[in-house]
Amino acid sequence: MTLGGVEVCETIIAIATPPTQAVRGAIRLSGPDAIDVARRIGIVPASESKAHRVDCEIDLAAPLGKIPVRALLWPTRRSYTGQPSVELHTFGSLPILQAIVDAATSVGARAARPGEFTMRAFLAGRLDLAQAEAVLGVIDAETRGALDHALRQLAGNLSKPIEKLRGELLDLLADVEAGLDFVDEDIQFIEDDQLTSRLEFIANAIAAARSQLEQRREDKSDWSLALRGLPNAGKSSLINALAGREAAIVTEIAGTTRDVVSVGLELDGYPLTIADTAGFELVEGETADDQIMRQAQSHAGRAGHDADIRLWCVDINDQAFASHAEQMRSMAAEKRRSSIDLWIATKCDDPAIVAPEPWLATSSQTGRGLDVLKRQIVDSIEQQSSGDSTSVIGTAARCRGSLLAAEQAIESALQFVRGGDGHEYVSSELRLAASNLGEVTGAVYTDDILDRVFSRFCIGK
Ligand SMILES: Nc1nc2c(ncn2[C@@H]2O[C@H](COP(=O)(O)OP(=O)(O)OP(=O)(O)O)[C@@H](O)[C@H]2O)c(=O)[nH]1
Ligand SMILES: [Mg+2]
Repeated sequence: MTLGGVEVCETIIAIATPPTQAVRGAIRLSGPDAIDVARRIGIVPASESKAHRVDCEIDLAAPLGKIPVRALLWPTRRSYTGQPSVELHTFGSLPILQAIVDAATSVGARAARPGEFTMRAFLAGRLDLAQAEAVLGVIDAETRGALDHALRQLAGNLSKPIEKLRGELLDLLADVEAGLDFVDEDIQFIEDDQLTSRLEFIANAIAAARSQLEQRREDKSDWSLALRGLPNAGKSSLINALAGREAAIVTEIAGTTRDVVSVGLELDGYPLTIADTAGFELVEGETADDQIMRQAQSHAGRAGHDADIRLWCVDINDQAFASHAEQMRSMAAEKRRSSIDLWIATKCDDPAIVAPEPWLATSSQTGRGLDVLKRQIVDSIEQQSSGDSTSVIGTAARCRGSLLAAEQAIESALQFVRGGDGHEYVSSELRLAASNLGEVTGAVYTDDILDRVFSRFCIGK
């Protein structure tokens, strides 16, 4: 059985769920004999022509015995890997999953290598190379930024424009090569100035794509922070202290801040926006003031939700510090996204006051702890920006290299055209450029690239 011209005749199997304590576990099988292997371990398919589901029991050696299993069967090529495939779902117990894998390998399946399923999906044309790397990105994305990026890439954000440029380049190549066949008759399919302008257009587009990749890290320049906490926690005082000016109104009246007040700031070269928000309050009444406060709560909630970093503030002098601190921690956990949370004990004017871990003792009045806070903010930013999963960084590096090579090839094609050299030289440069662009999406792939991409996967993906 071949996939994308590559012989893929073995049936592979692996546990597809992470090796952690989970309620459900899954096993994946793919290959020409996937259905047969399933049958040999006791799963009786209901149909040989359609994808379907079977609930059954697998009899494993003692002491495990009969285990209920739900099998999803794709008996034809219409599966993720483009081959007959089976997914087995059962308890998330490693010994059970491993016993099923062992049973299958004893009747003809082979343990999959890392990334082998995704590699087959790629060979089957289900994914292009940038998307395959994005799968890897999704698997190990730890931060929101990395996940967004991996998902965008999966949706073809990178691949589509490059594929389009490659198509234009191939059209151009066809015109140039058609001319080569008629070179004796002096027929030209494309005029030199037209060739030049189309090449320049493509070169510019590639350069733009490359600089877009290069700027990815700087792109994330607008770091957003939000101050959250109970009324009177000292949030507005803190934003003023950080900004070095009276940006927000401060009073001893609880509930002073209503509108979100944003202040732009630069820390260690990172431009950021800090939002001061209304303190948490449960608003139940219907007076005009309640209605304003209810809106203030929803604005505050949104600012907190959208922020990359949230600064949770609790007044250390409050009798109820411990319970307020706990309340903030559980609110943060409840509204948990991949943003970073920092914990700030406010009004620690007295240097003798110690804040319990992980709370940072600060005072807007004396300036205590503000430098440490700024350091924590910068560290968080750096942690998030390097949070691009290695796969995403890997894709970016691989693609930049290919784009640069394509740009250089087009540049030398342009020089051949300008120098009045034969179109043979032009065409060979264009071929090179098209193949470089093809590397980005995997339309052209070499074993070396495949190895580099797929060796970074984990087994079962
Ligand atoms: N001693 C001392 N008082 C502070 C400090 N920070 C704030 N305060 C006082 O605490 C009170 C409330 O401060 P704000 O900054 O308005 O508090 P807030 O969290 O913005 O309050 P809301 O806007 O009502 O949610 C004011 O009287 C401040 O002067 C501090 O570091 N030390
Ligand atoms: Mg305030």
